[in-house]
Amino acid sequence: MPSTQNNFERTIVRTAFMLSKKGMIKMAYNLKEYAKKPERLSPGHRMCAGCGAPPVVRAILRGLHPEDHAVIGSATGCLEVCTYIYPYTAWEDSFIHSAFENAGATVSGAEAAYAAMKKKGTLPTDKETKFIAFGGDGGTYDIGFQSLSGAMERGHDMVYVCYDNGAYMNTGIQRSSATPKYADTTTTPAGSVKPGKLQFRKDLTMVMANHHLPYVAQTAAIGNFSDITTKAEKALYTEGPCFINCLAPCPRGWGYKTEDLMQINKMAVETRFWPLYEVVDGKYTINYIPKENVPVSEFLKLQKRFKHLFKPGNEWMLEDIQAEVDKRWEELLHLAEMK
Ligand SMILES: Cc1ncc(C[n+]2csc(CCOP(=O)(O)OP(=O)(O)O)c2C)c(N)n1
Ligand code: SF4
Ligand SMILES: [Mg+2]
Repeated sequence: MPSTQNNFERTIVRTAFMLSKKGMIKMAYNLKEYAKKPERLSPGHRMCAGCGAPPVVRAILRGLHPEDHAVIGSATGCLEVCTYIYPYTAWEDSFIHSAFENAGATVSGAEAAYAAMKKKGTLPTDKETKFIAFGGDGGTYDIGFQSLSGAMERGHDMVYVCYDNGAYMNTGIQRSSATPKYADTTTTPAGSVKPGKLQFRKDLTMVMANHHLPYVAQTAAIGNFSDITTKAEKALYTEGPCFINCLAPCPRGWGYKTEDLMQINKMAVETRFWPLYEVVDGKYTINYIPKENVPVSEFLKLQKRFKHLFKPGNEWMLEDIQAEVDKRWEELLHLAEMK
């Protein structure tokens, strides 16, 4: 796919081809068709206004073909707590509330059970069921990492989707290994003693790419949503274990106004803080190359958790973050054989 030059924000119809174990699959993204697809995460869930997670989940679920059923599991976290308050559910598909640390194992178990029942003849074999695990960054980068890594290594036919809001939001904004350096969180308060979190964020997408999976992608809900939905469809209809990492800003933890969600998503990508790329059978493709070199400060200045970086005398923190963003972008260019 000649994707490096794509400007998905202007592209309404996009066609993608990919090779799976089942052969060549043709996929099309069409905004009008996308809008007509039934909602599989219904309105009325209780996530905060301006939360980045619901658009991510809806876009991922729109990657499902309407005739297919899904078994979805979510690790404990904001998404699970706010969408599944017994006896209510916002999920149109089958839903399992998994513990915080084992969404990968839970969903891989469901996938294995369906396969066994189909073999025994207790489930019809002509119906397609897809298996999706959702986890926050805490539940994925940290506490659920062994469970995710194990499920992927065992080769289950499932998709693990991390919605990354960069902290343990549901329990009060504690830092995780996905939290960016210098972010002000409740466990890394920025003040006269420390300048916020002291470490750079773990690059989980790269870690998962090194599991040598058939499909790994990093995406965000921006523009006309073609990037995220196309990647979801690819992951869902590629046989084997697939992983998608989605940026999911949080107005409470990041400190932005409800209406700024889309701008924040956009600036994360434009500044190369959150590059859009995919790895298909080991081949890296960057899906969007920003036209201009926008400094990362344009993304950071929109968020209260970084407000101390803009105080006189703290320019070194901005320089430190910019250097890391540049370094990781260069590495990605090399992996995509663009340098
Ligand atoms: C074993 C265990 N430890 C701690 C908790 C408490 N807990 C519930 S949700 C959560 C934070 C989840 O963070 P993340 O996965 O990033 O999802 P978010 O809330 O940010 O969406 C924590 C610490 C728990 N449920 N189980
Ligand atoms: S606290 Fe943050 S992640 Fe949780 S529902 Fe609210 S905006 Fe979303
Ligand atoms: Mg989180």
